[in-house]
Amino acid sequence: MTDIARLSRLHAALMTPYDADGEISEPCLRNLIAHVRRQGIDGFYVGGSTGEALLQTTEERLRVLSIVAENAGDAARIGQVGAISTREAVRLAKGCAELGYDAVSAIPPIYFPHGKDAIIGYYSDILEAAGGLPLIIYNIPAMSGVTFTPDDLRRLLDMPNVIGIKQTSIDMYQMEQLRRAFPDALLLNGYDEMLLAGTVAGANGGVGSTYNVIGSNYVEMIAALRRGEIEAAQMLQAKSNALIDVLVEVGVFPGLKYLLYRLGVIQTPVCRKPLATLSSSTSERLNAAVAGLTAWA
Ligand code: MN9
Repeated sequence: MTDIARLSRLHAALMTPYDADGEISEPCLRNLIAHVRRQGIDGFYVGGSTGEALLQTTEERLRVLSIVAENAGDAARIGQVGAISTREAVRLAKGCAELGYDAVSAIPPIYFPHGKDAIIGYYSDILEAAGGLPLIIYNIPAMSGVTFTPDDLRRLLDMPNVIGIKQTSIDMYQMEQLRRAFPDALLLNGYDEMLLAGTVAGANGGVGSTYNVIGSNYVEMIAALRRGEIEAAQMLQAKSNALIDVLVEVGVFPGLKYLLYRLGVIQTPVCRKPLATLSSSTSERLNAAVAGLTAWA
């Protein structure tokens, strides 16, 4: 199977559970991996925004990558290695190669307003360190502050081993334009609330934070779409979005952690500061959602 065929699926943007002291909890991470797989999700996107990777040290990020490598069975694994410094991104890319990841992915270098040539240089250093693994560009202008023009994306996709883009934007015109410009590329839809629209516009897979909790809903939705049952697919998207509306209100990552905690998958709802940690007193609407979720399962 080509890399693109293997990676054209739904990948959970895996969360990182912590213990009460705020250290990475390996037992909870293993539980979460099993929970995600039980829902029919067979791909993991490790160390992204949802994994709180940018709030972790490089050693911690390598540890999470390695726990997933050991516990994900035959699921696909993509390691997000982007960092503010090329040096750290390169260490992480080497780690993914050693751990047998299927691919690496990377946000552009953040904070400093680098020119496009410096950004291309950063990606080529990552490619070199990744020892032949394919690379998926992580396009998330709203959070990275870097906007790639169509020409920038073409330059990136022309680099050997750059196989696609994780496209985190609600602009569906752009998704369609990408598909038209790069008919053979891997295009992973990045906003769960738009997975149905993104797939129709040309994405051949998705990466999502809410797949950690309601993954089976998206599996069913894509299956309905493939069968041509558009109304059923729309209803499933609407069901997800009713929960996402609440999550956006309380904070997506703290909200998802809280749900996993209430479902008994992880031991604490702790997120790393400055992210908030939710408790039952801070989230009445989420408590109502928990009851609904147990009914979904
Ligand atoms: O990786 C996630 N992206 C971000 C995917 O959080 C930036 C999404 O799954 C969102 O969390 C989700 C809610 O907006 O679509």
